Amino acid sequence: AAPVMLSRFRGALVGSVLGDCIGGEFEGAVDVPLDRVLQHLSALEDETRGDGILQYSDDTAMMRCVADSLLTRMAFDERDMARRFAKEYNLAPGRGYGSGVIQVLRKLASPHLKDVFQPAQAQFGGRGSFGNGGAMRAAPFALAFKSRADVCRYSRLGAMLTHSCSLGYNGAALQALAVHLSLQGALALPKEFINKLISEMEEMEKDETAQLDAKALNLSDFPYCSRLHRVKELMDRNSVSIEEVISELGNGIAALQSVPTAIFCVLHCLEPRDGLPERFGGLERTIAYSLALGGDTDTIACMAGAIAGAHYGIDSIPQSWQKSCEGVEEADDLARRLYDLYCLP
Ligand code: 8NA
Ligand code: MG
Ligand code: MG
Repeated sequence: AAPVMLSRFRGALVGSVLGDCIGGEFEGAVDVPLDRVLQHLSALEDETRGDGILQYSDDTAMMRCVADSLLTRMAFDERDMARRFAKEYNLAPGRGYGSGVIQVLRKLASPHLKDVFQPAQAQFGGRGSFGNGGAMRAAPFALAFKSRADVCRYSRLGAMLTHSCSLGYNGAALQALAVHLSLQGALALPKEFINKLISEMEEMEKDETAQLDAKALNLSDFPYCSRLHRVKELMDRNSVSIEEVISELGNGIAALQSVPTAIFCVLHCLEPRDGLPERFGGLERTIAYSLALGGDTDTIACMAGAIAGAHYGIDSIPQSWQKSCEGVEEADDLARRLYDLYCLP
C-alpha cells in the first residue's frame, strides 16, 4: 500500500499549490462565469501560451514554512515555525497576505519576542483573527502526524501563531482533519466522511472559548457544525446552484466562510457535473468548481485542492497544470520527505 499512500501525500501538497496558483486569477471576483474558468484552465494546456507560469501566494508561502519546520524539527516547534513565517514574509512581502496578519508577521521577526503566540492575541482589539490564513496552510499537519488527536492539536497550535480567534484555529483543524481523513481513503464513503468531521467539530466547539467567541460574533453555538450540516443537506440535493452554495456556505476570507465551502467543493465533485468537461478527473473538477464560486478563490481552491489531491493522488493531476504553476516541484519534494518522516517507526 506504500505507493498509494505516497501518491496521496504528493497529491495533497501539489493539489494545494495548484489551487492557490490557478485560483489566484479570480481572487476577490464577485461573479465568475464558468466559461471564464474553463478558458483559464484550457490556457494551462497550451504550451505556446506566452504569459509565463502562475505564481503562488501567501497560502503556499506559509504552507511551505509549516512543512519545512515540521521536517527540520521532526515535531511541532512553535518558535521555529514562527521564525520561518517572519523570515518568509520579510523575503517576499508581496505574496498577497491578509491586511491584518502583516502586523503579526512583523512582530514575529523580533529577536526579543518572548511569547510567539502573543502578537496574534493582540489582533483585532484582542479578539484575534478569524481569517482563513491558519486553514490555508494546514495540510502539512495531516502529513506529519498519524493520530487524529495530534493532527487536531498541532494544526490548532500552528494556526494560533497568527490566528487566535477560535473560528480561525478551529477552521485550521477542520481543514487538517479533512486532509487526514482523505489520506486514509475516507472519501470513498462521503456520508461517513462528513459525519466524522461533524462529530470531531462537536467536540472542538463544546469548548468554552469557542462558545464565547461564537456569541461575541453573533453566530450560532456550534458554527462549524452547523455549516457542515448544511454541507450534508446540499450533498443530498439533486441540483445545487452556485448562488445557493455561496449563500449557504460562503466564499469569503473568514475561515467559517471558506473551509466548509472547500470541503463541499470536494464532495460535490466526486461525481461528474453538468457544465464541467467529461474528460476532467475529480481533482480537475474540484479546482474548476472552486474557482466558479468566486470570492477567495485562491484559498478555497488551495484547501479543496489539498483534500482532493489526498484522495485522487498525484497521478490524477495533469502534467500541463503542474508545469504551469510555481512551486510544484518544491511541494512534491516536501510531500515525499513528510512521507518518509511519517513512515518512521
Ligand atoms: P488576516 O488575519 O489579516 O485576516 C483577513 C481579514 O479578515 C482581515 O484583514 C480582516 O479584514 C478580517 N478579519 C479577521 N479577523 C477579524 C476580526 N476578529 N474582526 C474583524 N475583521 C477580521 O489574514 P489571513 O491570513 O487570515 O488572510 C487570509 C486571506 O487573505 C487569504 O485568502 C489570502 O489569500 C489573503 N488575501 C485574500 C484576498 C481576497 O480578496 N480574498 C486578497 C488578498 C489577500
Ligand atoms: Mg493567497
Ligand atoms: Mg486568498
